Order: sequence, then C-alpha cells, then structure tokens
Amino acid sequence: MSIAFTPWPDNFAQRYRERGYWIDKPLTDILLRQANNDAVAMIDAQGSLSYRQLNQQSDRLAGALARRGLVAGDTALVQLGNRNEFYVVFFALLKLGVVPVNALFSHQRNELQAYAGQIQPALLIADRQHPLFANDDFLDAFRDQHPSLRQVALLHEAQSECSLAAWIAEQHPTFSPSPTAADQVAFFQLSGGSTGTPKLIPRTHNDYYYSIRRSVEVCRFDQQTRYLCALPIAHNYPMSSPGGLGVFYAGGQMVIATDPSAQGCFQLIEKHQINVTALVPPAVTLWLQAIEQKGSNQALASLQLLQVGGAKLGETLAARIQTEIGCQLQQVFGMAEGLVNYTRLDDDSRHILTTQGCPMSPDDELWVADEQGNPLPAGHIGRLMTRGPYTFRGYYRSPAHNAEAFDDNGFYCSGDLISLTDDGYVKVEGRQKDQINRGGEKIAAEEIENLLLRHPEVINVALVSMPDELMGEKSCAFVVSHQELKSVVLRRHLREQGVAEFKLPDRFVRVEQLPLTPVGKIDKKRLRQSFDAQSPARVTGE
Ligand code: OOB
Repeated sequence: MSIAFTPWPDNFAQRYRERGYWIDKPLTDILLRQANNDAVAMIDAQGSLSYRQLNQQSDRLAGALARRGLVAGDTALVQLGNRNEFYVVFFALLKLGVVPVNALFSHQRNELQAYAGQIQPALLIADRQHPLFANDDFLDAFRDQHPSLRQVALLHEAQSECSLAAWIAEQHPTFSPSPTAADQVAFFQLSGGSTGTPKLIPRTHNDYYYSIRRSVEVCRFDQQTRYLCALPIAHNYPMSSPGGLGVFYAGGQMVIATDPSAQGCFQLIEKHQINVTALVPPAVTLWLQAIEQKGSNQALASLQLLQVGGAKLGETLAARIQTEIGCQLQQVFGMAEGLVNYTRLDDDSRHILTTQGCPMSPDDELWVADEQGNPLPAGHIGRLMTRGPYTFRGYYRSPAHNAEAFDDNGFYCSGDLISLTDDGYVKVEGRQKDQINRGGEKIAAEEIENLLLRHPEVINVALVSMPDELMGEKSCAFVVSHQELKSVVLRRHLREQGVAEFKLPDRFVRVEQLPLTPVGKIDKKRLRQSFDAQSPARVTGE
C-alpha cells in the first residue's frame, strides 16, 4: 500500500522527466552507488563508518525490521539526534519502503503525538537518552494511544529485544531491498508550520533526489568534500542542501557535531580539516565572537565555504564572514516544502552579501504576488509563490490548509514576503505567515497560543515575534488573564503540555485586552510595533 499524497499533474511530471530532473530511481541509489567504497562516509563522537559499512549496517537493520513484520507502505516515527545511526536508520527504512517522519531531537511529547496521530506509525525508533524515553511512562502511553504501533527500537537500550544496536548487529540471510516506487513518497519532511498542528510534507524519491543532485552541482560537492553537520541532522537544510545526502551522493565525508557551538565545531573543523559547513545566522555571530576572544581564526583555516540560511542574514554580519572567518559565504534560502535558493560560488560579492540567492533549478517557477494575488514587477515586495520539480503539491492529509496554501495553478505560497532583483535573485523582506523564526527554529504562533489557552486563568493570548540581536527574533506572548500570572507559571504549564523547549515564549506581557484589526482579528502588527522604542503604544511589564 502506498502513502497518499498530492501528485504533480502528468504534464509537469513528463516535463521533469524529459529534462532529466526525475530519474525514477529511489533515494537508496545514493548509497548503492557507493556500496563498495571503503572511504569514510560519516564520523560522529562515537566513531566512523565507511560507505561499505553504512550500506551493510542499513541492510542488516532493514533485514531485522523485515523479520519483525515491517513491510513497504508502513510508516515510522523516528527521533534520533546528531549521530551516525540517523543515516543507518534512514537508509534501512528507505530500503524496506517504510516511510519515516524524522522528528527533531528537541521535540517533546506534543510534537511526537501530533506526528504519530497523522501517520499512525507501525514502528517507533527513539533514544533512551532523550528525556521522554528515560523511563517507560511515555512509551506505555504512546503504545496505548497508537494501536498501529507494532515495533519499538531504542538506542542506548540495555534489553536486547528492542535495542537498536542489537538489531543493527543481527546477522541473517541476504536482504533484498524493496523501496517504494520512485514517484511515491519516500519520507515526510517537517513543516515549520503556522497552524495549530505541525504539518507533514510528503517528499517523493524523484523530487528529493533531484534537489540533492542539483544542490551538489551548485555547491560543487565532490569526493574532497569534508562537510560538518552542525545543525539538527533531521532538518531539511543539513539533510539535502546539499547536506549529508549531498555528501553521500558526491562520495565525500561528513563529520557530525552534536551542536553548532564554536567550541565543539572549531575542534572538529581543525581535527578533520572540514572544508564546508552550514549554519544559521545566530551561530555565525557566536563563531565570530569566539574568534574575537581567541584572537585567531587559525582553527578554521581549512574551511572554504560557509553556508548560511534558515533565517535572514543581515548584511553587516554577512560582510564579516569573508574577512573574519576567512572563507566564502553562500546564502541559502530554502524550505522543507521544496524550493531552495543559493547564491552561486562565482557570484560577485554584492549578490552574495545582499541577496538570499536564486532558485537552484531552471524549472523553479517563482513570482511575487500582491494582496490581490496579481504579479508584481521586480523590486516590489509581495508574497512568494512557487512551483517546480522538487516543490511539493500538498501537505499530508490537510485539504483545508492546502486550499489556502496553493493557488489554482499549483503555486505554493510559502508565507514569505520577498522582492526579486532584475536578474532574478531573491531578497527576503519579511513574512506574512503567523510564525516566529527564532534563529532558524520555526514556531507556529497558533500552536503555542492553543496550548496557553488551556491554562484556566488565560482568557486570550497572542504570540508574536520581537527583535533580538543574536537570534534575529524571539517570541513574546501577550496574555489577557483573570489574574496576574508569573512567567514561570506559564512556562511550567507549557512544559507540562509537552512542547519543545525552543517554542517557550521568551517573554510574557500581561495586557488588559488585545488590539483588533477593523475586521476583528488580533492586530499582531500593532503588538509587534510595541517593541519599537519610538512607538507610543509601547507595552511594558514582564
Ligand atoms: C529552512 O527550512 P524550514 O522549512 O525550516 O523553514 C523555511 C522558512 C522559509 O519559508 C523562510 O521563512 C525561512 O525559513 N528562511 C529564511 C532563509 N532560509 C529559510 N528566511 C530568510 N533568509 C533565509 N536565508 O529553513 C531551510 C531549508 C533548506 C535550506 C535552508 C533552509
């Protein structure tokens, strides 16, 4: 049984095949191409794996899963952090045709439940070192709530019957791969979201494989590439832009850091002679501070290319990268839904410093819409509309939301406000979607508002972004409540609801009432303006 998704219309599919974008091969091909390669594919804090070993281990795990009854068309919920096993598991599931959601390691009960509710997983793979799985409380409740669940495998598990390590080590007769068809769903990406429940993005082999191959080409990854994965490994950016999968396709080497902090990353860069990595803007600031403190960027001497994306990179910060880190900058403006823009390696510095790049595919179609949905000329700010060979056509099982997120011609409205330069480069100018971009981590306002509204004392609430020097944006909750509520109380309430830590509001402000627009919606623009020091409507209080 295959996973339902919104397919591209036939004429588009035909064109994408004719132009060589869709090659009708499964993502497992990325690894099979390197099956006999004894070069090191991946290094984490525990050790390294050659391509041959990665292929063998994922074969063994796929076999172990098959013998436990998992079959093509099943779904899996996976939550693994920055470590080699992430890709052993990913390829094992692809080989079996089991379709995973890779939750972020920072996700908690609420997010995992939301994903599981949507995909009804047959398999759960998680880590005992994650607080949720430190004991069996959550697991037991999860099994009760999701009768679809047939198997559980855990990292750092002592008992062998559900130890992921033991399953990977199992020897058995040869296993023959049965990935889903190339034009079907390979796995789900996570949407940053702007609605109450986190949405899932079905990605097919054909579309994702193309985005990886094209990224490798644009970013010139090859066998000499030594890429540091410093961001959360399951995120679309370090997975495919070109990310880990790009490294594997090119036959290079990936070193996995546990987090993007300067201390850990600088050591890894020096030790493994890393030549490319991908960061979000706040991490760049912290790296520059660390260089200043050390008085040297010597540890980063091998670094040739620094990709920065996930959130807007200011021009001042951008300009410091070349001189202070001593490597080239590439801006990346992408989204888990598809479209990725890159500045090109041979672009002039004006483009590299002042734009977020241009679409990677000649068949990415992109235009800017005004309020009425009419196209705007270059230089004008409006909504980004896009479709193309690796941009999805619909969120998983979300007909109502899809009706809003797509126009009649299948163009996806990302909710970003952009302008285009005369030569087709994108400048990100703002956002229309109800989301906070906290240094690259996306928070759907509605999700947090709904959780806060569950508190008996909360009458009304609005979550908005507030400017922050390091993070770009932080989140502030304006709360109307029966009585004064301390921030600690509301934070505790949210933690009890099981929400990821990065989604907790950085600040709470109690207000008598929330301002409304003429049509009666909460006027978030006015709330945001209250952070402007010049504004007369300045709101005070903690
Ligand atoms: C990446 O993917 P997501 O899905 O976490 O977030 C996408 C959103 C975009 O719609 C935009 O609002 C924002 O993140 N964004 C940027 C940006 N890159 C992403 N905003 C301003 N400047 C940029 N350079 O964040 C993502 C996926 C693949 C590659 C890179 C980033």
